[in-house]
Amino acid sequence: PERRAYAAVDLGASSGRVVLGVPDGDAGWRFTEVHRFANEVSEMEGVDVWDVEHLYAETLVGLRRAGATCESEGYRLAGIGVDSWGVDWTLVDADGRAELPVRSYRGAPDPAPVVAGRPLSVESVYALSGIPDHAINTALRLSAESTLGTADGRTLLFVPDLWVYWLTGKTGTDPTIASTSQLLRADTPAFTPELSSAVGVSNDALPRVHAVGSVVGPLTSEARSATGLGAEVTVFRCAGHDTAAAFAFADPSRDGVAEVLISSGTWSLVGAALAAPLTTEEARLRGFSNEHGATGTLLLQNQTGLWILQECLREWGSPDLASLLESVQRLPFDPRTFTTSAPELFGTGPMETRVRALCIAAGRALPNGRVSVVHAIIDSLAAAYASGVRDTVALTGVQPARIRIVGGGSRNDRLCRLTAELTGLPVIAGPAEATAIGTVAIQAAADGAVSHPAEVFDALDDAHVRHYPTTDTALVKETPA
Ligand code: LFR
Repeated sequence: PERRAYAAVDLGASSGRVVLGVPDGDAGWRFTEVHRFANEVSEMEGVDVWDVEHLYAETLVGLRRAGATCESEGYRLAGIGVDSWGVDWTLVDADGRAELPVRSYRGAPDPAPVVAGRPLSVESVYALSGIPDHAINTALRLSAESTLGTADGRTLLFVPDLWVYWLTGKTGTDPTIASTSQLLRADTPAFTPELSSAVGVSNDALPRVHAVGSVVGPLTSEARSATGLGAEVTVFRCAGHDTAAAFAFADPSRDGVAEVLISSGTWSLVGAALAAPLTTEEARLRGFSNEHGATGTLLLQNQTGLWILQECLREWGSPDLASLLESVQRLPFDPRTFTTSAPELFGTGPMETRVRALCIAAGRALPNGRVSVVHAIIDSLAAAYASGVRDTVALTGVQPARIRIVGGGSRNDRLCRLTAELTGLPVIAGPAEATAIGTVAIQAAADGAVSHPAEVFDALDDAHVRHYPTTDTALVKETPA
């Protein structure tokens, strides 16, 4: 029988990769990262941008390798799916030209004037969209730029949609990435003129919303010649939002709120998968968004995540992270943590001095050297996770059985251990590559190779997933104030 394989193009804020997922007999699924490339915010004429043309060229290199790997191992590449970070967009004109470069949310302006001028109340926008006001939201930035009052034949595409467009020539979006914009309804996957007109955005410019797992079509002839792939490869619309891809296993209709979910990457997303949006005033005030998941609603608190550590590493000339982490591994938890989502940490620029200043304000003057900075960052991230878990429990009224941490931060042993100790809940950590695995799993389910994306996650072995019991309270002597 034909052995069908799927490729995930997974674009993160600090790196992108092409991952090939192949069914591997009784052993479940095997994942191979066939190509990885760096990504970062760069500055062009004073504007923070992503070099998407470079990222797309690297994507083509990766897809070529995915095809070659399939050929040499006797698989047929049946599908390609794309996921990326949220909120950023481009406009494609009537001739198919994308407005480039894509601006990064890191340069988002102060949204206060837009919010003040909006004819809908803050509460109504939240009730409709499920998304609290946050400077990075597409809606608020489009309004600040006032570039889309009339469509003029242009179509707005989010980053994963732009990839799908370049690969297939088809415009469109999916509920997960579209919901990061604050223009989509929370209760049903549709844009609404109520939300778009409130921020002066033409509803005509918004793309058509297709279901997660729907078929887009074959590669264009350009994409075929650039990758060496054939017309039999199907591009699927997956969960274009990386966070939704990472949580593709969570299906509230099957599991209820059994676990608190944490996606630990450049951002930390903490919350739960729900059957329906929860747009109470308390949820808004605690900073929770109701984004569309691969299925159901993802109720998530958006916290600044490993960005703080990534920017320190960049400033320090990329020293070996493993040995830095090793040197903080056994240090006790220090409850004098700083607020990781402090606005001072949001933008690009020197990070260590910003962290040190926040630590002084928290009564924790850091000694010289990098180790104390890394120690403070990880303790503070863990304290933020614990606070997000408490908020999730308070909002849902459910006492979950465990916490599931996915994403790159699930490899950070101290962070996972501290999260278990500070919350008193066992932590299941992994997979680190949940976004790419989710993007493969959604295709496999759409293609009939599995009955649910969760099957692919459930089959992952101990190399992907580690367990932190709560009995092991070695690091936390005192809890944060
Ligand atoms: C994570 C993520 C978050 C989103 C942030 C900005 O990669 O997608 O979910 O809030 O990036 O888009």
